[in-house]
Amino acid sequence: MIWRCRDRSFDLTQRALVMGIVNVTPDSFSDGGRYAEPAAAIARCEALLEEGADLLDLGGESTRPGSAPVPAEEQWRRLAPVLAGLRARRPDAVLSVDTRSAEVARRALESGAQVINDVSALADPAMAGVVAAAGAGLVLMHLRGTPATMQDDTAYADVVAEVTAYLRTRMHSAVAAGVEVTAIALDPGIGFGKSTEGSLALLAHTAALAALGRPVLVGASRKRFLGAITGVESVHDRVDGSLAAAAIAVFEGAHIVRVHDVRASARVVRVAEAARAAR
Ligand code: HH2
Repeated sequence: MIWRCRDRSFDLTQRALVMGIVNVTPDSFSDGGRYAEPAAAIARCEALLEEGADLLDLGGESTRPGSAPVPAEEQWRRLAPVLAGLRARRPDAVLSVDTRSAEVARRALESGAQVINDVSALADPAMAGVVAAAGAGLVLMHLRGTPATMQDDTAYADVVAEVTAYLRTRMHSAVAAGVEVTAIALDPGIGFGKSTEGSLALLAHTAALAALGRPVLVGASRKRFLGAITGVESVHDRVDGSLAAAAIAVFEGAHIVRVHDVRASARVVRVAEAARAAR
């Protein structure tokens, strides 16, 4: 299973990737405000690379439940100095940018990002063209509605079948717009318009999404369903639940985990992929 992201190409057959999260925002649900200043964000990125992150996901817009969209100009004002600083300090780092805006994606790719992580799966009609022109990697995630409304209705007849069918369609749209199929990764969108049961079903059935033949990215880190299961209110105390979710995802066939706690996740992922190989 090859994932092509501009000048980088990952063989994900044996080894899963750890994507470290850095939110350059004042209001993200877990790290909001901590890395809003460029110097703090760059230091965090370098720390996550030292901890073993294979790539970093930089976001200038929170997409937590109930959040409002952040204009492209403001996203870019947040991201630009971090991308430029990181490129200068860590030219080898693989950088993903978490945005629903084709304009932000275009500027990020000009600044050397290799991946666009689009939680809206091409809601911006210009997104696929921008990604295709750069030959960048593209993460397509399932989200019902928008972050503002997504938790209003979390009922599905069959969440795994619906999410899989949706992502198959979005993948075909991306390819029709010129994105190489080998550049695409798929993400069930844990917590995005999902109940606790829905998030659990998607985690447990990661293999159903992997059957579409593209790398699967799972982002469960510190999310609310983990708190609901364990009774842990504090987002920062959800590390062990997050590690369990990462292990399950990889054992069930995920190729990339998106996490806040990189060092521990990297170890857990090594064990889960070894167990998967032994199955
Ligand atoms: N989750 C979040 C943001 N972006 N992208 C993908 N592909 N998959 C995810 O599960 C995912 C994502 C939410 O987490 P976080 O970035 O920590 O918070 P916020 O959206 O509040 O910035």
